[in-house]
Amino acid sequence: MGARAASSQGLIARARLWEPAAIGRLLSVIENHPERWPDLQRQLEESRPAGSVSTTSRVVGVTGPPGAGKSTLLDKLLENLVGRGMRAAVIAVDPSSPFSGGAVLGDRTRMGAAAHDPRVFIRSVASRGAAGGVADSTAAMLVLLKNLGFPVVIVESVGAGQSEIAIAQLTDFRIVLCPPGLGDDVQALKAGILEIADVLVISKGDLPGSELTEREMRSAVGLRRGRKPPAVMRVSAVTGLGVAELVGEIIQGI
Ligand SMILES: Nc1nc2c(ncn2[C@@H]2O[C@H](COP(=O)(O)OP(=O)(O)OP(=O)(O)O)[C@@H](O)[C@H]2O)c(=O)[nH]1
Ligand SMILES: [Mg+2]
Repeated sequence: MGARAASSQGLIARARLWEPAAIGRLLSVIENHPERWPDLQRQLEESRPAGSVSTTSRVVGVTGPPGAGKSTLLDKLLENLVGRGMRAAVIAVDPSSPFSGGAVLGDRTRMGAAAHDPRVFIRSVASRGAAGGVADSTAAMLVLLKNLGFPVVIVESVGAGQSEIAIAQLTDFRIVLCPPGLGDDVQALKAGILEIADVLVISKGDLPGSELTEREMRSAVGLRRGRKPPAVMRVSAVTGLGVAELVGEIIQGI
């Protein structure tokens, strides 16, 4: 066995013990050396302890326009999940920051207590350039985190453009946030990302105008053709309205 294979086996063993530094290093290998992923994936499969990995882990996409309240809501979802005794891993795809420092710290600093709970693993990924590249490395990261046995793996991404639709396609369950007061941007939301939603969350449900947005979206989703319309839920990260119900939807069947 080469030195590199031995070192990744060591990392995998430590990652299976939920050691954050080891998980982080494996994710860095995927991000910076995508050519090593096939080997890494094979090692993961070979070292998978029998019966220990949940076969029903769920990959959840949280998406919506910039500032919709994704990170704040995610913190509440994580708090609720760990309160139920569940581990969770988060990949936050941050397209806005060209500085890796911003991407690494940006989302976590906006999250509260749950981001520091030892049962929660969070990694930010700067999407920088190529859309396909982000989707490819994100796909590999999700496979890794599922394989490590996280029952819930969440991807936060901004719902604008092709890379987000590509990321959405990697998920089992998709939550699209729509904050009140989007105005004409609602049209764009309806035309694009809304098509993929399993649950449409009217975020910032404590704000005036959110009930109107909820009514508008309820009538809009009924028009979606081909698939069952998404559930519409008004949720507030501030008051906690709807948070437990949303988590109930996420973990249904796990
Ligand atoms: N009133 C109210 N404000 C909220 C709520 N959730 C988030 N906010 C505020 O909305 C702003 C944006 O929240 P974020 O959670 O950073 O939104 P985001 O969608 O992650 O933003 P980006 O990652 O930059 O796209 C912050 O100022 C939050 O405090 C909520 O439930 N109610
Ligand atoms: Mg965010």
